[in-house]
Amino acid sequence: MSINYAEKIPNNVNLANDRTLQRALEHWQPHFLQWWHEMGPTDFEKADVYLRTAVSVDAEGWAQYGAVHMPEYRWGIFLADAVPDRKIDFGDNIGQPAWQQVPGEYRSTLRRLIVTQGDTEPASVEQQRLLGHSCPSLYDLRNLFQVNVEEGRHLWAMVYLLHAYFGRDGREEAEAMLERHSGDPDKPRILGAFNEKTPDWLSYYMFTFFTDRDGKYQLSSLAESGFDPVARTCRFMLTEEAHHMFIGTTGVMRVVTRTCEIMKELATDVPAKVRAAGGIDLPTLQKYINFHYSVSLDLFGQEISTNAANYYTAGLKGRFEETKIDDDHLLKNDTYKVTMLEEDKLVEADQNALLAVNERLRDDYVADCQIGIDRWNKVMKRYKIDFQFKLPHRGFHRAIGFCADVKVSPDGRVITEAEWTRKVNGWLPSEGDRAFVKSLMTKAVTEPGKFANWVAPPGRGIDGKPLDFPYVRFN
Ligand code: BYC
Repeated sequence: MSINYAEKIPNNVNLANDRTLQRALEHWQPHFLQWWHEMGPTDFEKADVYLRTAVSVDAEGWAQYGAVHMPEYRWGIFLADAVPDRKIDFGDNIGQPAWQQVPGEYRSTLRRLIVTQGDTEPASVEQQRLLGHSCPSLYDLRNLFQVNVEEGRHLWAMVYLLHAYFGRDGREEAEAMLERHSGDPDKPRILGAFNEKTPDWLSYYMFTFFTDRDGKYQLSSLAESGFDPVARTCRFMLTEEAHHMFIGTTGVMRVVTRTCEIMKELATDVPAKVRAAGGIDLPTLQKYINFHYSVSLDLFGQEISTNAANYYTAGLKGRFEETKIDDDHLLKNDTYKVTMLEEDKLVEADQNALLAVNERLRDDYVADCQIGIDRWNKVMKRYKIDFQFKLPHRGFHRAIGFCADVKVSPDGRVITEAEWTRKVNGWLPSEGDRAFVKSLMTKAVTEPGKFANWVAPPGRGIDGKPLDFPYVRFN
């Protein structure tokens, strides 16, 4: 079904045929807009931003580009096309028709999953709200705003599910999405990483690489859900998500490239000299990788999780690419290798596969992160610079799971508090590192085609436009 843009809320779910639901969502809409006004990007409401808007859910040609004032972005509700006669692919209900309504016994579990997912979307907009003022280029500014409006749309996606399938408590949860705020001591966002600040553009690129990638894996496993509306919603969200991770992969790559250029120009590998020339030295980049990777690993939950086992057994949340995996899709008698803490050592042990589905998803994620690291390392190789990034050990700097209560070094040793305290500033960005990175980004670069000194230009523009295209026009 094509998307109807004549309606107040663009949608492909035939909203006009359900007046009660339409009215409820139209009631929520001004609250969302007020939230956007107060918590979305500051000060750019009148700017013309060259944004893409979804116009269909086909893989080919699903988006249209044009200048938009962000508050007038057409946030809508789009589900991927239904798969005819879709069946549940895993868990105790395997082989049964996918649910079109919420099964009573799974209602609260499903609501909780949707709320947790939905909560991250506005959280990230809040985290990024000040970044526009220090953008390295109009190209980057436009990409930031594209991500922001799409995270807003992803909130709409979850709010639609809450309104359409969970009655009064769904509506209450939808309101609460706008009441919790990132970093708010009284009403924080649900997951840890979404209460961290995104204070500078390096953090933003790292966030879109590491944390949006958690989004990819969580959405992919929800896209396997036996509850069909969730599956279809998440499938379409993944289409938009790809660009967010592209910003992360290429963003970090552009920083690395600029740093390597500076190192070659000055024929130096001394971090202080790189900094003096306005670049971000490679050891500092490694520390940012360590931080964002470890914080994002926490988002997969505990290694051994009865919650996750229950989601799986119920058919609510599957594994990454569930249908491509060759096993019984029940997992009751299978084992999976999990890194566990035994006294003061990290050891691999076989655990029940069902209890380990969080860890399996984390493994898929780790492998995907490594691909990015390899791409960045190629830049250094090309410049013949003897430095390689490394993902730290999965136990490093964790707040959730077996390693939450111990200190683990990046190379995977359980260490004492004293050693941690002595070395932490070499492993994670120190206050000084953060202040330095911030000091490079005190002013926005807003001349078309110009880029800040600390980052290389991208390989190409957006939608075939040149790099000096005015992606954002200030009015
Ligand atoms: N922070 O059994 P466990 C995205 C809690 S990102 C705080 O392991 P479970 C995006 C947990 O709630 C993707 N608390 O939990 C990216 C539980 O509490 P109870 C977001 C945490 O349920 C960028 C207890 O610890 N989507 O889309 O298996 C920009 C036991 O843990 C955390 C989703 O997360 C944490 N990190 O796993 C924009 C998908 N981890 O029961 C967007 C939906 C665990 O003791 N969520 N806890 O009260 C889920 O699937 C699961 O809730 C989780 C947690 C995977 C997050």
